[in-house]
Amino acid sequence: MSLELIGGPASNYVWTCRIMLTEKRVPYTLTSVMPHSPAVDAIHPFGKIPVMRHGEIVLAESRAICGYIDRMFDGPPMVPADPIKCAQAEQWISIINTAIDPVWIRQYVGAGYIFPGTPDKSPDRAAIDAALPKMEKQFPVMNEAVENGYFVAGNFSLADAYFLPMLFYTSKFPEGAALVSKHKGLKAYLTRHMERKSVRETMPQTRPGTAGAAPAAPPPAAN
Ligand SMILES: N[C@@H](CCC(=O)N[C@@H](CS)C(=O)NCC(=O)O)C(=O)O
Repeated sequence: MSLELIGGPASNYVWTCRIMLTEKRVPYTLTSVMPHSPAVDAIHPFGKIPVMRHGEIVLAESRAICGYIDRMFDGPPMVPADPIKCAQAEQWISIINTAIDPVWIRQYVGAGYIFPGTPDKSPDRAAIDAALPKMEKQFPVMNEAVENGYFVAGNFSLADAYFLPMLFYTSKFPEGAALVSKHKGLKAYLTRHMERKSVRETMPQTRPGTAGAAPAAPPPAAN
């Protein structure tokens, strides 16, 4: 019974799930479709990607999908079993999803550069300039988090699988690149983990905002 992950690989949340699947060495197929496609709308009440099918089980929301994969399959735990360490990892996963994604990805990368509201589709300076003061406050927090190893589950956790795609995309645009360069902990963290097998093998080959061709599921990772 093979697991089907549904959603375009350029989505940072699809990427997180693919890192998770690769770390756990779970074979899967990727059905590359945009949000609000029929296959997605059939599962997610608001048409967001990723969604997942595994036999009779259908799930929406990356955190639910990653929790299912972590508990259902063998392989290294991506969230610790220890209650305190688990709570600490969840705290960072929540911060990343509720504070970092809305500003760095939705506002700065998304509204600023990938889906600008400008008539000629040039970068939306208003969206970028509105995001930057918030990012300037958030970068030192995340720099300290990675420098002090706050993401806790061994040396690579679900928190990293969430944060890396966000940091990677942010670093691809000028102000984000400048912020990464200024924060040595984040710069070293990005360089180190982009070399990780599960991250490198699942790196999107398509631009955000496109579904792209469905890449073959990678072979099991051995780190
Ligand atoms: N909370 C959701 C967020 C997923 C999400 O925002 N996905 C984006 C693509 S990266 C999406 O589907 N956007 C379309 C929309 O919001 O309508 C999760 O963790 O899965």
